Amino acid sequence: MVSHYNDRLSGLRAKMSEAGVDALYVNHKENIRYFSGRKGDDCALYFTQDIAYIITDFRYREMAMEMSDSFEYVETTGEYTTLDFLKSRGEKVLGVEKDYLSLGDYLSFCELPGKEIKPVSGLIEDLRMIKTEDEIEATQKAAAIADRALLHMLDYLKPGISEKRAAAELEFAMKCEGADDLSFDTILVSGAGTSKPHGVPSDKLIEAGDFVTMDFGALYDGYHSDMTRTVAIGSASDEMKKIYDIVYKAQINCCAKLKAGMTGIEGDALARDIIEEAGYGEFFGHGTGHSTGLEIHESPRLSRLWKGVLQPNMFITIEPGIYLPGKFGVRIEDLALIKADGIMNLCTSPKELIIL
Ligand SMILES: [Mn+2]
Repeated sequence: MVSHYNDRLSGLRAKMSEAGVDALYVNHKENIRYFSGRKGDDCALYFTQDIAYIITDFRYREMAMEMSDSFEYVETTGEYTTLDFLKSRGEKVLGVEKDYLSLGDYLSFCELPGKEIKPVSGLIEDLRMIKTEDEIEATQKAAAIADRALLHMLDYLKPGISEKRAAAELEFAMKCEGADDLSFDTILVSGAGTSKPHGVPSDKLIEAGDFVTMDFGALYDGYHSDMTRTVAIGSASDEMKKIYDIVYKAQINCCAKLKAGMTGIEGDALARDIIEEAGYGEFFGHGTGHSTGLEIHESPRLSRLWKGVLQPNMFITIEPGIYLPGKFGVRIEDLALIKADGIMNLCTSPKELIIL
């Protein structure tokens, strides 16, 4: 059984009542994983106030049977489909995941006689925002792997290496340090390429006088880390130093003052105000942070749009940046755990400007 399964289940059932659904059909992989501990391929979950089912096929029968303390098993075949199972159930209002159910499935669910199909959003995602000890521990391990890989890169980076080669080195280092996989496609860009917040590593060779931005993370036991460092190669111009310093001050101000009880808007402002006051607000076009967990981007967020309140044991990234098109960009990102009176920073890598 997944740790905290019963807490998660009772939390979900309360959310289902609030949302006015008698049953909830879950097909989003990470939401399935949250309750099953398994990857969630080719299966679905069906929750009511009394019972929980896992719906899958013969290939996963044994795996599903091992979860018999958490789920009743429903096996679909060529003759007995998910629709047949849903038809057999008495629940009238069936919640479906608005953000994840395919339009095709939605349309066929709507044909089920005597049922009201109700698209809902965020029921499980809301529960996932607050992390339990085991989730925190897995994320700490993922973040530590990324920190060690960064140290390796500080030795490795030099002029003449292509962005693709350097990205491969960073990914290899994370695997060697114990990552199950990458958190997401590594961003490793240099020179003018750093002005694109989500640039893709290219054949460009890293040159003296370049900034190199590395945005990367490790996956450990299902949990994602995320960090970014921008370093200079050989030297940095006065303008590069100036921009770096503004982003650095914005980042450390947010790290120093962020705590539970703030809204996402207030947290965002801790970094954004400094960048705006320096006159570069228009070059910081993304939110200051997001949470991580079973997915790389989760709520809560630090942004001008996220009105929710930060609570203890939520993760949040703190990643302000300034991007000057055609010139260069700087982003510094840590991953932190929200505490009642501050944050616990999971990233220990240095943040002051490093000139390699
Ligand atoms: Mn991030």
